[in-house]
Amino acid sequence: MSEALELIKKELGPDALIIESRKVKKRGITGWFSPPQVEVTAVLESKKPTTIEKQEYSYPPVNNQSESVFENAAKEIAELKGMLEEIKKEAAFSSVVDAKKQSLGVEPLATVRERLVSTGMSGEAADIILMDLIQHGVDLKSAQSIDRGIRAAIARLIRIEKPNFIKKPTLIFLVGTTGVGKTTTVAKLAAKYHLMEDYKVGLITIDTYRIAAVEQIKTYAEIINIPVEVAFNKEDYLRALKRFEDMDFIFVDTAGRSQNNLIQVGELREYLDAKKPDEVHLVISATAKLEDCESIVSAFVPLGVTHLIYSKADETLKHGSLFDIIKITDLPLSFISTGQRVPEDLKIPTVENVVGLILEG
Ligand SMILES: Nc1nc2c(ncn2[C@@H]2O[C@H](COP(=O)(O)OP(=O)(O)OP(=O)(O)O)[C@@H](O)[C@H]2O)c(=O)[nH]1
Ligand SMILES: [Mg+2]
Repeated sequence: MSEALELIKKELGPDALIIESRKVKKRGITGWFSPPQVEVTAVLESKKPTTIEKQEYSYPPVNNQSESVFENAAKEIAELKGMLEEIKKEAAFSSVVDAKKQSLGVEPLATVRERLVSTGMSGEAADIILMDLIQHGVDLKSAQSIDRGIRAAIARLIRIEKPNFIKKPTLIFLVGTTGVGKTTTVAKLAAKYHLMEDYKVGLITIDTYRIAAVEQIKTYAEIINIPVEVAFNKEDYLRALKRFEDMDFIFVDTAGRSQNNLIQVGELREYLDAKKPDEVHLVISATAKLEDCESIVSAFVPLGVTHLIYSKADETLKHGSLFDIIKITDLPLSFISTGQRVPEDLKIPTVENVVGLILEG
């Protein structure tokens, strides 16, 4: 600096005014290795600016060895610069994503999908809901409208329908895999329609494989005070139907069938063909795994299933798979069984109930 001032004084005279002084580096890669320089800007009274550059140190002596050191260092610096560029790009990308999120004011749709899948429904089922949401022009800029949109979409995509009193007698079968709650649900339905709604109800069981099964339904019929018939074959079944001609509802309890044993499932068909029921309700347990639900549905639906009963809803916390079951079958849901108590633990759901159950459990 003192040398620079010396030069200014020499060139511009003692009245020169210093208006700026700063440390500068030589441009380019070579600048990284050069000693710092001082740039001083001074003016005369004529206000004509003059720039004087003064190099404080000369370059170190150049020889072969220092040249290769220089090249290596230059390479490393180039690499570092490349890395820096990458980091900058990444930072720029994530800030674009952040800005996008902020401008939308909501989580991206992928997060909404994750949220749906976390209820226990499949990714495909979540996509059906998201597609419906988009098709209905839901405002994706507001978390609240997405939330409302999801509820509305599910409500549009499911159906609720309780058994219809079609004619006298209305014949209703309950079918499903073993232990899902068919007999208990038959008893609940009988109690509901007979004790609470004063319909004339008769029960038929075609589950004669286990003595306990026959005793179980007879006990329920006794408590509810309604008649029950046990059918060991098609002829018994037709006779029982004749006896119950004057009933409003006839509920038929069937033996549990494994979805993997199509011969067993087929045995049911004999009865269904002998006298076609008005409705066939497939009982599916909330504890069934999603992949099993698919095989259950494909084994039973060809029997002419008209409704779904979702049982043992009290035994799990997640009910997203209920949406899958409804979508795979495209059938209405008639009842939800929420426990062992007859008849209290049978719910006739509303659409809102089911939407809440699927989303919140
Ligand atoms: N937690 C719970 N248990 C239930 C429910 N429904 C039935 N159960 C119980 O599940 C067990 C089996 O019920 P059942 O009605 O005999 O089932 P099922 O489908 O007739 O069985 P199978 O005739 O053997 O195929 C019994 O202990 C019932 O009390 C329910 O909604 N929740
Ligand atoms: Mg049973």
